Amino acid sequence: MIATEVDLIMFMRIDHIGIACHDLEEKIALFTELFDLTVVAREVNEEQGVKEAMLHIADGAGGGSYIQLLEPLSADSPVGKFLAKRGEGVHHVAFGVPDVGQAMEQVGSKGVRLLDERPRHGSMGSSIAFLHPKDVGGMLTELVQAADR
Ligand code: CMX
Ligand code: CO
Repeated sequence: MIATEVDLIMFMRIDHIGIACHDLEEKIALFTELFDLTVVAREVNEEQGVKEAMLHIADGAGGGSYIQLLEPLSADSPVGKFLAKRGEGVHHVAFGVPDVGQAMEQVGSKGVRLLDERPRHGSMGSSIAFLHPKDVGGMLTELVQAADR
């Protein structure tokens, strides 16, 4: 990304709220019916251990905002373990950042544990990284740099 003054901004918007569920198709039907949302992407992300769908809400600074529905690929994946422990519900909050590497550096320098050493592949071509929930008031936090559009 070209260095501009926008690089100094940490969070630009809420990119998505991740919701853990047992049955993706069932929850897609529920959310589209309840809120009249549209599924804009479906993916299997083996690295994250999830099958997911992105439901578009609005467009904002540097990308859109979404609800991300997540079904685990296995019981020992992050979402599988979460479901076993806490049941269905909000799993993480993802914030849109201009540059995920820079955001990791900035927040890492404040002592927050980064769960990823380097950015990973996220939904719709994005680059993502997670912060440990215990260092962010109990909220699993995802940093998202949207794909160039
Ligand atoms: N939100 C808040 N707290 C959470 C949490 C979550 N989603 N998941 C786990 N925790 C808490 C647990 O409750 C537990 O707390 P206690 O010790 O007080 O019971 C603690 O964190 C450790 O949890 P754990 O069940 O032992 O699980 P792990 O430490 O093995 O893993 C975490 C937890 C956050 C490190 C792991 O889930 C992780 O690396 N997550 C990032 C990747 C991810 O979630 N990918 C799926 C989404 C992909 C996407 O969005 O694209
Ligand atoms: Co997410």
